[in-house]
Amino acid sequence: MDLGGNRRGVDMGPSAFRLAGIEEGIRSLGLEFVDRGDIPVQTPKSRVPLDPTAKFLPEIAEACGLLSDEVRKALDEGHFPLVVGGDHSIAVGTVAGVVEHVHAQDGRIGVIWFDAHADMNTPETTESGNVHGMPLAAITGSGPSALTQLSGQVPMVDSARVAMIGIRDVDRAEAESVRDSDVACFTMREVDERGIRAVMEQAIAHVTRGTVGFHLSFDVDGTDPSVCPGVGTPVEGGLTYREAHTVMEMAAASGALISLELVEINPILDTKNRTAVAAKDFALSALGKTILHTIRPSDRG
Ligand code: DIR
Ligand code: MN
Ligand code: MN
Ligand code: MN
Repeated sequence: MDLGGNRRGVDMGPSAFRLAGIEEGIRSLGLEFVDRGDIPVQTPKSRVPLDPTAKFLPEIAEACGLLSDEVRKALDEGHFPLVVGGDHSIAVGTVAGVVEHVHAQDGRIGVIWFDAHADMNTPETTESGNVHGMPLAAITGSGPSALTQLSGQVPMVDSARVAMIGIRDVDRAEAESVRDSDVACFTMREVDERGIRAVMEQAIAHVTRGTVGFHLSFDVDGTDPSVCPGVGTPVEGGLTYREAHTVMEMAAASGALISLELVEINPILDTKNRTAVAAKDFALSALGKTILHTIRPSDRG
């Protein structure tokens, strides 16, 4: 889907990610791989949005509903969902599916939001009208009901069980929402001052307290643009290639990662598919790949 952002082409992210070799990579870890295919997205009748404060909301909400059902089904069948975008608005569908699955067993989840942006806008605060700036608000219960009510539960996730990492570009009114919420916001300043290991330790502790585990939503623009140049809204000063791997390796080692998504890979803005290749390598670290030894799911219990 590319309806949630300004720059076209991010809907080609999944193709680029497949070409980068995710299937071979996952199989090389000794894991089974099933490609469930693409989620159909309605082509809007006009590229002029009906609602300038939440552009293409009906089409986005519909696609998120379909995605949510796929994610829930995958989890119900005992699989680990790896969702690839697409712009970040798809996270509402991914998280709705995880929440439906977990809620059926009376559990709650936490969320780690890896991003340059906070994605906590609502139609009232947005400066762009782009829904990819709103998914975390929707997940934590604020914003259009077409998004907030996608799973049976509002909010889908308690904001006190959400940690953001890599943040360095937040709109003025959006910043107020972040400050007023219980979200743990680890900006780039925390990463610079304390190091990614300390930040991740605290983030994992935060999102696993009283939950059955956490979803990791990885916007590739959280890394530095020199690492992932193929993104629609690049912001200087992001996580390095190695820091991003540390995030993923620590997520894997926690044993509490329930689901993973990688979003905002835009092959049109990329150089020789390196953003998709980097995203694929990050995904493999989150699935247990290490330099000398592979942590198999059975080792994690
Ligand atoms: C901006 C940019 N805060 C907005 N958001 C982006 O449009 O709401 N999110 N790029 O990933
Ligand atoms: Mn549903
Ligand atoms: Mn984002
Ligand atoms: Mn972003």
